[in-house]
Amino acid sequence: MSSSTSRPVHYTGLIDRYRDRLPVSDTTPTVSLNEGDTPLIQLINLPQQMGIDVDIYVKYEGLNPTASFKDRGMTMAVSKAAEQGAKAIVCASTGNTSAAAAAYAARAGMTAFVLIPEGKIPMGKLAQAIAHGAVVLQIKGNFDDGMRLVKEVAGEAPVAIVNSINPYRLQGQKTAAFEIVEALGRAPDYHCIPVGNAGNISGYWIGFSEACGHNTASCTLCNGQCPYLDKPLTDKRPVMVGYQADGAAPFLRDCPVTAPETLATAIRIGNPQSWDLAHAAVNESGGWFDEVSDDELLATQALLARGEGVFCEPASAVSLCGALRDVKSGKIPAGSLITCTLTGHGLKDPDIAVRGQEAVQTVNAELSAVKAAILAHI
Ligand code: AN7
Repeated sequence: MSSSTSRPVHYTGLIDRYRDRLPVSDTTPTVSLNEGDTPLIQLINLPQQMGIDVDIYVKYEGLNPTASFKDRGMTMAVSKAAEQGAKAIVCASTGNTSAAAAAYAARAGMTAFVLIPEGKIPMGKLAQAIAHGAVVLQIKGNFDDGMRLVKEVAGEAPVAIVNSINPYRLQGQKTAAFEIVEALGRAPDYHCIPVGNAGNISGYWIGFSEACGHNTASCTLCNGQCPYLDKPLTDKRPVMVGYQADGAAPFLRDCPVTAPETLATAIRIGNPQSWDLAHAAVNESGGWFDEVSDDELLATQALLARGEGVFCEPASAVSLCGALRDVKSGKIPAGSLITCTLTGHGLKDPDIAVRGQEAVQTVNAELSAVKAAILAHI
């Protein structure tokens, strides 16, 4: 093989991959679990079954090291915390941020303190935080209460906040947009994404903007330095569409929601911290926010798992759910190239996946019983 291949043989994570586009220096310690470089999978069965004429790809972020997109932001936030000498990190979380914080803290030899809403964290995510040795503080309140407490406690104790109000988080998360543009050789026409605390939609907008050489106000750290300013990857940005669960949809209500409720617990958030950045992404791109019901998002999760072999968690299905509805209504026109972020893996929340399913049959350990059971389905 030629020595001029652009990628190292051993992929070592997004900081190494995009070093010149991130606010790191040669002296920044890299705390990585080889996150990023996730598959962009074209849906082949669903569009055909539904008779819709669009190219839809899903960015399967569930294949990151802790099985969600949070790893992209966490490698940056923890590396910068290490550079600044932090010994401990803290976050509020609906589950995935706590899993990523716990893992990256373990990698860095730091202590992670995670504040989670009591009884509202799926088993997979709780297991991760415990397995990686985080100090888990279950609070008698929701994510928004936890977020407020994290901001308060960071002023009183030596802990670095690694929620997405930490700007390094969005810098890491923007790299998913770079990967999409590289994989497609162009920007998509529409990018559809679930919105909870609104960090990810803001990170993607920074990434798509930098990829085409735009210098956005939201890109505070790379202003004027990003190599894409001179050598854009593409000449356009996608329309950004943010979808929420209808019981936790502050962007649709145009104000915080005090008691958010949805089975998609990852996005059970009423007071998004990146409110202005997310509005800017949608407004500058000519996009919109919309909401889907729990029944709709669960149906889409099942449709994708059964129809394409891709298993995402309930909150992740919100993006595809909204996109398919907007394609059917014509709001997203025929012929469009659409990308949807699938933010987390379905195994994060196994209880939801098996809920109400009668897919498991018990049969006698005899050939006749097994044969009869098989033939009943053919
Ligand atoms: C699977 O873990 O906020 O709009 O504390 O886990 O950037 O908040 C999770 C968010 C979408 C929403 N999908 O992203 C947390 C947390 C999944 C998520 C979102 C989350 P943002």
